[in-house]
Amino acid sequence: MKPIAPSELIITNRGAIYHLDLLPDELAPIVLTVGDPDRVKVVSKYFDTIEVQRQHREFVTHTGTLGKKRISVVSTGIGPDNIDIVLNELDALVNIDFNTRTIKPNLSSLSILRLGTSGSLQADIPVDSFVAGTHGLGLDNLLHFYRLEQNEEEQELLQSFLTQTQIHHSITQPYISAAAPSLLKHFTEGYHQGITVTCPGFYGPQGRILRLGLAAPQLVDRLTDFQYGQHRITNFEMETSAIYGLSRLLGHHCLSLNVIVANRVNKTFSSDGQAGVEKLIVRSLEIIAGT
Ligand code: R1P
Ligand code: URA
Repeated sequence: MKPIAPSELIITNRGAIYHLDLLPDELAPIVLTVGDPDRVKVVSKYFDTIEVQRQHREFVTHTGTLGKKRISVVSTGIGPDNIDIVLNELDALVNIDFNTRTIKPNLSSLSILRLGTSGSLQADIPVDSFVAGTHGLGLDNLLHFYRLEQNEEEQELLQSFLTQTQIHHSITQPYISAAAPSLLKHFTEGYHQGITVTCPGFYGPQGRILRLGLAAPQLVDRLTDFQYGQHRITNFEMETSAIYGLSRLLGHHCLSLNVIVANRVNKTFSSDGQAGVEKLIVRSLEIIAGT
């Protein structure tokens, strides 16, 4: 097998992957991702041990143990473009041999769980509640640069979404990818479940108007109203579809867990978002430790 060139797989003098600045043995098989670099220490303070602490740009990583499990928490920064970097580099750390620069013959699967903040698209999902994303529906374009294959259920959901919202005529070509059922099944009690939409921005792409007019002023209403069988859109944020799509292609198991900080239907915002984030972390770590 031809080695992957230094321009494509960038390894530092320390032997670390370029953006994350991690060595292969500094990453655990369970990876929690958070958007905010300051949230990494809020998660790792609940670990029993912390053996690795690294930072390069917005990518902060702590690796340690939680009970008998080895676990890493990595910040991604904001948006699907950052997820392209984080997911490809996490995968390289486990599935590419850095000495020979070749793909390992036996591939490993990571469990990747996002612990994020999000906006609710349903009146009955209030601020400070938790959502587990059954699917990531992308209004961003990251997965269009790869060959994402959607299964039959995903294709039907997407087709119904296009028919109901007509979004592909005005803004973007959406895509969809499901969460790992093996992870999703543990997050039922205390978590709403539904489709998480990912947007390539916080303002216009999430229908917020400050000074600029919107190309699709009906966006929020159409997302709120979408229904396909038991499925509805619960929330939106800025990373889930990219994590789900790339995890699917790379063979990792993923799940996005979000605390609601804004409710876009009744126009409320959490009075203590930090407390909500902390509660999401505590509850989710309890479940992860017990599985
Ligand atoms: C926007 O404020 C950011 O918050 C949400 C969005 O996805 C976006 O990254 O998630 P995090 O709190 O995990 O960053
Ligand atoms: N993060 C988002 O992307 N949107 C929200 O409304 C809240 C958090």
